Amino acid sequence: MLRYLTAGESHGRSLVVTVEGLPAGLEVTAQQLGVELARRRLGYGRGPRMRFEADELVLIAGIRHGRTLGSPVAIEIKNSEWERKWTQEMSPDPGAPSTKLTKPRPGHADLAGMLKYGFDDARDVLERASARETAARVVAGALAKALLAQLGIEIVSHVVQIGEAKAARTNLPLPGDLARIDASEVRCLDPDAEASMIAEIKAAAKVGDSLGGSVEVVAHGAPVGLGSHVHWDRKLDSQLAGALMSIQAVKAVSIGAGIEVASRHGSEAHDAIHYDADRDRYLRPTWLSGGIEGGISNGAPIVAEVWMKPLATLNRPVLETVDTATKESALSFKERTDVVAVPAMGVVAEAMMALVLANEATRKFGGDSVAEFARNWRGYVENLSATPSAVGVGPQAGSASYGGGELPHG
Ligand code: EPS
Repeated sequence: MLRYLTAGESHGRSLVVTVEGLPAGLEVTAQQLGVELARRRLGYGRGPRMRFEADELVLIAGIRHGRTLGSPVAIEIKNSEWERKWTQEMSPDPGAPSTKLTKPRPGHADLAGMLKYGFDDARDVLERASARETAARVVAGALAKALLAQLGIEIVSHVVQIGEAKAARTNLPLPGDLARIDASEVRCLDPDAEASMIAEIKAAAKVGDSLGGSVEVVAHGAPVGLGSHVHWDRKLDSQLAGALMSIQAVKAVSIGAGIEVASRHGSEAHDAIHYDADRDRYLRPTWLSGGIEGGISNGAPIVAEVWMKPLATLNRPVLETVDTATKESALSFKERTDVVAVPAMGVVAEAMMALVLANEATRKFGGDSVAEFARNWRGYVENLSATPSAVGVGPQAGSASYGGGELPHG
């Protein structure tokens, strides 16, 4: 089992993540983790902070000479502005802030959190509710990705929608597309949609507004057999939905054809089972199920879509609220913010999918060292293909298309 915990406030000294359950011998470098953090800072429409945030990493524990030890891994991600701006306001020492935020933002955790925890300053809530915390998840996810790479599993995300602008989708993105996706200012594979998305972001920014949207996240190469049908909390789709839904500002998650499949006839809603005698394996030509049936991966690509609401912090606040100090009507307070964070959310969604799959992979294949983990996986996969059964190793398993439009998206 792979467990992780993050700690840290958005403007505190740093974020910390502890990951437990990684086998020994996994190659990890700060540089490799830094690449993932840099991907999360990408995206047209991010706020000013992303231009100066350095995401400086300190590998504190569990890694020696570039390899995991099998002990808990602890990593610190420093916040660039701490020394310069926040040591007083966010001091852990006894004292009081210079100002209290008392005009909670609708759509944020501010008011519910103040009432729940008995705070009179929304900052006591928002600092932890902030999506800054996703930097720590991305670091944990990068470790999970490194582990999954041992099994040939690779994860890719791309932006499908920002505001009203939607990408045309004909093919599932492949790991080889990632460089092209990241080179797009909105992490979108469709150049026409990219232009419309940027135009929408510019228009929203001009009036101080914000935008939401969606990303698709796909895991290629997952073997059949991750997750289980035997309990609600062991189902791979339930774990994925929970993990993806937990990303700040996400309001909906679908697996495979998701809600679209509900309006189809049963005769057109399921992935056929074929047998490829040459390769001695079962094939699934489509992934309406998102590569998961009965809570178990079926060897097809694992596909989820994740929708984010428009950020509730606006550069020109117009949302009605109440000043909790006076009970008078007010407009929510102004904070520095992003116009849109959907491109970055895709990178976070990759991390969350990686953490769920890595957790299930360690549960299934075990092993104290990476060599033992990979050996156990190989034994399982080889045995499956002799059965014969679907192996689904590598992006070549199944075809990289939606199967003749069998997975339409509106
Ligand atoms: C965020 C508000 C902004 C974003 C932040 C998330 O921070 P600030 O108010 O300091 O400018 O930049 O995102 C990050 C810092 C990050 O690393 O993604 C919020 O309110 O959630």
